[in-house]
Amino acid sequence: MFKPFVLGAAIVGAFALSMPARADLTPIQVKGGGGGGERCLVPESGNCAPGGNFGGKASILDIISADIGKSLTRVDDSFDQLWNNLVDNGGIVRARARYAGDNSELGYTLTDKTGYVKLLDVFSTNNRVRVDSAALANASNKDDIVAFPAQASWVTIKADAFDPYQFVLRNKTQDDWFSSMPGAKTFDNALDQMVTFKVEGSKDPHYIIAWEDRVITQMFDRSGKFKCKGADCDYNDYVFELKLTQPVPEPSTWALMGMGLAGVGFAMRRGRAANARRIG
Ligand SMILES: [Ca+2]
Ligand SMILES: [Ca+2]
Ligand SMILES: [Ca+2]
Repeated sequence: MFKPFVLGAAIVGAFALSMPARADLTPIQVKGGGGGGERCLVPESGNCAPGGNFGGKASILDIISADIGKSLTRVDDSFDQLWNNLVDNGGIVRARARYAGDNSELGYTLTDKTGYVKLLDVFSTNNRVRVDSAALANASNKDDIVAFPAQASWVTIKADAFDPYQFVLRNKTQDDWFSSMPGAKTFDNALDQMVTFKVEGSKDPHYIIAWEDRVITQMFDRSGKFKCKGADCDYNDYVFELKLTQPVPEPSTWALMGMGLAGVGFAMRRGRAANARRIG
């Protein structure tokens, strides 16, 4: 079953010296879009949010968790902004769920190169959770749960080893572009439009990632209370699955920190060498 927020708390605890003490968990409107007319991403009190069409029924993450046969835990949003892998072309993605009206596509952009690489178009049919399990797809009273269509196969992320990239959601209807890195230049929002969940117990790193596809203009009111404006913050507009083929990459803040420190060391060595030459 879905277990909220456990991993995030562990990560923050381990990095208390270098990271903010507060867990950075972008809030999710659990009622879902359309005043409850859409299946919610995360459960509330064990069920999809009450008061909507799916009140009392499983959330999207509950369904995906059952389909995979593994539990999911929330990833702290400090750690899902940049990604990489330890081998070339080591990441694959496929679409998992879609509860939105706008046309959109998923892609990525390498941070040290220009350009945007499209990975997945949205499914032609909206309002669906895709599963591999025939039992889930055929379950009664779950007519928005369908088997994966043939075109929903895995797609490779073409990135060299250690080459960090941002995920990008492009809302083609609204002409909006969102990055996994909030506030990234050339993208449309400073607020966090993407949330991440880790699949526990998988041999290789394995994640479920979910987007809000409309521009969020405000996430909190002045008192700090969650108050989503400009969008509905349901984060069920586009949900995809990511598998990496190496056992290391958490969302790659770690690798970047290591590269940054290595870079500083290299610069210091160069500086010392230059000084030595001048002195010599
Ligand atoms: Ca995020
Ligand atoms: Ca939405
Ligand atoms: Ca939605």
